[in-house]
Amino acid sequence: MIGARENFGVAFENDYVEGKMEMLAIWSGTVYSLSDFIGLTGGDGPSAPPPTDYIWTGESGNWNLGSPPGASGGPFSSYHTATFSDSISEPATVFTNQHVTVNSITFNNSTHSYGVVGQGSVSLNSNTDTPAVNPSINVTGTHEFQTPVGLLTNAVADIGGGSTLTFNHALNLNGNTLTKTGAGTLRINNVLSTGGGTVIGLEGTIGRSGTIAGSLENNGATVSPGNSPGILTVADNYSQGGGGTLEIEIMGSNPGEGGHDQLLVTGSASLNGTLDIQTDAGFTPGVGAMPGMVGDSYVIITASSRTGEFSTVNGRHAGGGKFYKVGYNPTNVSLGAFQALGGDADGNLTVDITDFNTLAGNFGNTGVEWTDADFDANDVVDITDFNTLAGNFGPYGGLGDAPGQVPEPAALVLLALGIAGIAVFTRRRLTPGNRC
Ligand SMILES: [Ca+2]
Ligand SMILES: [Ca+2]
Ligand SMILES: [Ca+2]
Repeated sequence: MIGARENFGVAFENDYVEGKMEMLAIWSGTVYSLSDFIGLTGGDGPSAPPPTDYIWTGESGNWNLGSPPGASGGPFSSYHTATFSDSISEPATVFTNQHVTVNSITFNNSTHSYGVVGQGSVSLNSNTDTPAVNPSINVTGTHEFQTPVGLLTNAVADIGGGSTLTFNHALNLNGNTLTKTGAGTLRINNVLSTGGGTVIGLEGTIGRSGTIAGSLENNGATVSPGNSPGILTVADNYSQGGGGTLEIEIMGSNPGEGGHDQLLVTGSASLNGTLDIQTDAGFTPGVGAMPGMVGDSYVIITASSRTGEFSTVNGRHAGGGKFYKVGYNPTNVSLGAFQALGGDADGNLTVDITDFNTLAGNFGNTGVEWTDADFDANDVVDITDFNTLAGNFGPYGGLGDAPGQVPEPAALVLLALGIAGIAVFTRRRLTPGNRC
């Protein structure tokens, strides 16, 4: 006789499950159910308390089947954990038409996807242990909720590298905090959720085109609006710390699908950290009529108020000397596209010693682009590029002095030295005796 609290093992046709009877339920909507084995809880031993760990063992099926007799469902209390792992041999849906509450959910199948669907909802709650165990969602693989998910207390979503968890229906924070950990991706596609609260991004990616029902604190994650370009809405405030990144794709003029990414913040936006601009390979931003003059402008953040600036901006160069200028305005952040003047390798609207140093460092190199000082796009940094730079030395573009103005004396001396150095360098390259 197996006692109710003894270790035990159960062999199925293809599976073997072991554990303690007080801790484990075999849970399946289709093939097996605990009721098939419930005789184990009778007999001589003490009757087992309700199982706490429910491990899904079927293919697609009903969340609420496979429960102990007399109970109302599968995992259904804040003492219960639900594990969806390796029982499925193809993508599977587990449906619930009832509202269920559990303490934690684990998806652990990197080959096949689980979708939790149905007319019900899934809530996460802490138990009443001391200390209470807060709920969590732990994800390996690609899985999604098509039911609303609600937090009844603070929770953690830990999504491993290469893994994705998608909320395709509402994510109701109900005033609580969802902390995103792990290198994987959290996708929020929901259209409506309520109650406020905060999503805290510590790692990985948070994105898609839904609405975060409360605030978003991006302390170490990458916030990536849209499915490709799209708009991610933050219903309350957005704050980005020094370790956070905002990833913005540009492939068209308008915010949203087919255009460019946008973070639409209803409350305030507090900025720091990194802005990562990604221009689509097939897209060329429209620039102004003169070098340095802004043409097309892309509003990438809107907010009721904006404070702070990004400390690092990557991807300002969109190819061919076309750059974005980041405009920090009271209620938005925009990218204004302009054509840089020849010689302005770093697109900071002045041709100066920094650009010269870039040119000198790349002189003679091939496989180069504008930001390497190849201003005529002939794939080599040579004397023609140097002459362009020298001719435009100084600020430009109506945003400073006119191009070609006389540079500062100190810069002139450095330029002259640089020219001499380049000349010597070039002669040496052409002298056979120096080839060693
Ligand atoms: Ca995007
Ligand atoms: Ca420059
Ligand atoms: Ca060149």
